[in-house]
Amino acid sequence: MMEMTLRWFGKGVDSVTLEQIRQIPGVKGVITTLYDIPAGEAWTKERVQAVKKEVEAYGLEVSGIESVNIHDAIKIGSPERDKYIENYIKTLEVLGEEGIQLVCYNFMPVFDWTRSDLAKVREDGSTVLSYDQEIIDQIDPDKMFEKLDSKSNGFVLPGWEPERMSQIKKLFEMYKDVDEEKLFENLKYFLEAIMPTCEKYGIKMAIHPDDPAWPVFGLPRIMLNKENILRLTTMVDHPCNGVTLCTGSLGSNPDNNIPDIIRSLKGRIHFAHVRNLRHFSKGKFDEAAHLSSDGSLDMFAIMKALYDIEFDGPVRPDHGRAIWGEISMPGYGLYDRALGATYLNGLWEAIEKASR
Ligand code: DNO
Repeated sequence: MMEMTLRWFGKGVDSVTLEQIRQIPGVKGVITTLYDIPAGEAWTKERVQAVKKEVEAYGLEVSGIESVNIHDAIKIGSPERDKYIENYIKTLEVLGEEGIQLVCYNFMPVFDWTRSDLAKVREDGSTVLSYDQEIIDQIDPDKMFEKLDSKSNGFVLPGWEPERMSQIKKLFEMYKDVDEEKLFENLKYFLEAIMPTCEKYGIKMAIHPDDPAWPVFGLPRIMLNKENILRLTTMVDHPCNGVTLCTGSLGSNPDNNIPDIIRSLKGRIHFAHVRNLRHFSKGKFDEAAHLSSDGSLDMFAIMKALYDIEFDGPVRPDHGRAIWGEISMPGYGLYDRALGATYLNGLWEAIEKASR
């Protein structure tokens, strides 16, 4: 049985409260993080216990962490990586001891998810995140952070921490010898180092696909398609080495057949981000409401594929539109994600009952 969850960035960071989340029908858990801890630092037991206690006080559980971010030294493969891997292992131990067994992370160089617009206005007055490669091609990567930050409603965007972004030039320089093969190699090194700890605590590592699913700003990206994801699962062939099946990220490239990718990953999808988007042409898309008919993805086929492979991990609705005047971190308001959760739960119930 899959478990419906909602991403929650933590008190004081998120505009959405645990009280609101617990009132969404069928949502039993949150996916959270310690937003203020920089990538590379080990998490402490006290902090993890505190957030667990806070969430549990609302009758919810911590269903997983998104994200424990990976320090650039690990992605680059520089000599300090072992120290940062050691810290990562310490974090996993703390999480494991607290019974948290799902960790989402990504392996994208420099930038996490990327958009050209965080609030594109649709005919009905709602706004969505959108991507247009032609616009991105005209932006100096140095300016990318300011561009997004100015439209973030005052929130720190996940993966776009100002401390890191102030060093963009240095970061690009550090990645200059890293190509796709090197990135795969460094990912393998990292995963092999952490697998014994994951196995000990039953922690499932769930890599997030690159968003959008192609290289941006000349930086290599590898978690793009079925072939590369299968390469990841076979190169470290351990059940704890799995993926976050993010339909919006993989779906940014219309060549990715998502139900087919899901079916090829039975047992290795540990977490699912389910959302829709609207394709216009290659390299140009808008995010959409979750409903199939609002975008280009067949949400029924996606949920059916998850059901058929007996997926039983957490699912979360993903980026929503900004509607009903809500001000939130772009993509992460309450209203449209709550509608998404309800819709996905409805699809699941129908699929389940029709399969009996
Ligand atoms: C954006 C998110 C990403 C994701 C990370 C996972 O909205 O999907 O920031 O959480 O890439 O590490």
